[in-house]
Amino acid sequence: MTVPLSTCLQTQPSDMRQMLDHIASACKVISNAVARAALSGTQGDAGSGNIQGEEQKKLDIISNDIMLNWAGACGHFAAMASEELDSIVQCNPQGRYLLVFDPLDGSSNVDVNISVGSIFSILLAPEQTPTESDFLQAGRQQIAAGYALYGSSTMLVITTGTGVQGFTLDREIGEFVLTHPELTIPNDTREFAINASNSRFWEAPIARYIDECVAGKSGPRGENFNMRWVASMAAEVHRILIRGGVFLYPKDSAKPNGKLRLLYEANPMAMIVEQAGGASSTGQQLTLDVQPSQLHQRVPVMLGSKNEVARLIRYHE
Ligand code: P6P
Repeated sequence: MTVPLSTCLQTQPSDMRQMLDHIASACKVISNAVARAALSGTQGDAGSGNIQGEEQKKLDIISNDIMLNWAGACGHFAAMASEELDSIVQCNPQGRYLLVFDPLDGSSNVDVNISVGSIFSILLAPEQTPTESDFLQAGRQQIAAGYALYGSSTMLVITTGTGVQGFTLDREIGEFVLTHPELTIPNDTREFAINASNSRFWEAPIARYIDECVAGKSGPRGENFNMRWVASMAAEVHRILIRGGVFLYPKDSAKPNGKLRLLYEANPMAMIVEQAGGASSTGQQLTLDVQPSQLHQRVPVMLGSKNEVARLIRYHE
């Protein structure tokens, strides 16, 4: 039976239903913008940088504007924050929620036709006008999280705290349709994802873990492992949700806090992964327990199949 997103959202309170419906619409528009980039001359660099000091793609800015406008139209967000914006944006003073997002994660892939995604997190807003400090909530306080994946198909994966649901965009009817109900991560895996070009910077626990995986059957794990690296977190997390795996972007001697941003990459993905029966850690603590201190702070990430994350945590003890 074909179940559209709108039907699945009927069990949600009206404000949550409207927020997720508007975010889904934003993701449809971003999907079209990504698919048509080469045809509409919107590939390539924008000639500007973000607060992270990263070169912005034209589509980073286009996707950011789409999310701000389409999600903002639901009227429930008091303020928003984005990877592409230096500071927060005030929205509806009557809004009771905050939205924080990465509008086009992995955008360095967009010009070479490799999957990219949008990642979002919904938090409760304060009674008074939000300030940046109101966004600095631990990941456990998220009330919803999700990502869109613009790949061979466009998918939307969301959680509101009671499991993880996956929807595929049916372009013939313009609806996201439930195709992956109750996504669950296998507890064990023989597949890891890490940018191995950073191996000379790795700390001992990470080097030990990867060396043991690469040693294969004759090594201490007694199994052969496979490696993947897409350089697009949404694609890596999606693969792990479907078939298991572990994704690592650790801190190292070159990146003392890792690379990924806590509020709009690590936290939403950690909520999804935990809701799907997996785990997410910085190596020192569970991702969702980290108390943020800055809007764009970075955090080490190791997430996925819970028995592998548990092993990584043991190696960090
Ligand atoms: P590297 C994309 O820029 C991103 O934030 C994640 O989506 C991805 O997992 C990671 O960085 C890729 O980093 O160092 O391999 O380019």
